[in-house]
Amino acid sequence: MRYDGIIFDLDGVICSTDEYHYLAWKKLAEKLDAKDFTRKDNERQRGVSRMESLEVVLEKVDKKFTEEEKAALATEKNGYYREMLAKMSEKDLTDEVKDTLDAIKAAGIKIAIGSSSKNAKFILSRIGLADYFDAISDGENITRTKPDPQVFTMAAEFLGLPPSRCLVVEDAEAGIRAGVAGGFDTAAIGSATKCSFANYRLSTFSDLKAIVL
Ligand code: B16
Ligand code: MG
Repeated sequence: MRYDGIIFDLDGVICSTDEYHYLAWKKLAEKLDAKDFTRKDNERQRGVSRMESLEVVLEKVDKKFTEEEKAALATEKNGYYREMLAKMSEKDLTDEVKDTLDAIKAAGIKIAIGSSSKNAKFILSRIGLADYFDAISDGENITRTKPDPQVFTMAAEFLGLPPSRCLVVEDAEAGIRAGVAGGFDTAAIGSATKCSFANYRLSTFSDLKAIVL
């Protein structure tokens, strides 16, 4: 087998919660009268922490905020985001993603989540994958977010595998950078496909089968 383990980012890879992040930040930006918060701005929020994502919005607001106020704004955005997550169900997991994951698992390859999100386990439970992965490394067990490799090195440790035997699948440039920094091979999907330094580019999730099976 080319890889013994695959580590999947969550938002924008397993499910389309990246869109909900965008909509929740947009709602906060509008409340703060931010100047023209766009999808291009949102690209810089992919994979990085909640507080770093907030700074992308605050760059567009003509006001200074204390650390306490910033924490309250991040909590407010998370509230909008959680409202959207609460409406998710197994229907938000596509057949293509589920069938591909099933085929990888059936081949005896270990699978893990490597997500910066503190909402990862909630999302997995909404889409019916609460107990599906062999390991979950997420915003709850890390001290540094992507592009730092910590979330992936911990996922590999949880799987009992060295990074050299694992492939990281990511939709964010910060995530591809994190994978490379950790000594992993990387597969880019969605907006990360513009990264020239990813080992593979996926046009669609099921392309993974030709790479790893
Ligand atoms: P939360 P991923 C990342 O998830 C998102 O891409 C990023 O936009 C977000 O700021 C980060 O999680 C933290 O998420 O606010 O839910 O804790 O792509 O690494 O799965
Ligand atoms: Mg992502």
